[in-house]
Amino acid sequence: MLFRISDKARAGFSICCLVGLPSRRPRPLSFGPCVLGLALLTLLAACVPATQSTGVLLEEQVVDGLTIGFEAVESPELNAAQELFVTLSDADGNPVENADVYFDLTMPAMPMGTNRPVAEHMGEGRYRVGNAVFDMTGDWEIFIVVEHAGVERRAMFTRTVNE
Ligand SMILES: [Cu+2]
Repeated sequence: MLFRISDKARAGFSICCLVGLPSRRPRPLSFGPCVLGLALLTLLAACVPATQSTGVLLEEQVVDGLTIGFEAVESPELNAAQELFVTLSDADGNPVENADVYFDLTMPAMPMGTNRPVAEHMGEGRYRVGNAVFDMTGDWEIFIVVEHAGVERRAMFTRTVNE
């Protein structure tokens, strides 16, 4: 499953663009259209950052009956602490609490040093790392390792770090 949370923002932007295109020019000295224009400008200004911000991708994999959700920005920033989220639920859709969860961040193109940030349980089957660091541009493999009830499961997701 793949959701693009940023799609909403993009849709918002297109709607703003449509609204921002007046069907006819407002009369220059009329107060009403002027206020309307200001409102539209404000709307446009509010919408512009949506196209610049990096979208958050939410993906899911089912491994051995355990649904592993991964949530992180589409293009992690180079050499900056990044937030990565994991959501765990069982076959009945119930949150899986108190699992041991860590990430194993590697690059397929070359051997990298060990980079295994450990996630903290936030409650309700949600786990978080706040300080993952991607120290090179390019394609990364993000393994999520989950240990729960004596069983280890892994899921792999990918992200690309741009310059
Ligand atoms: Cu590398």
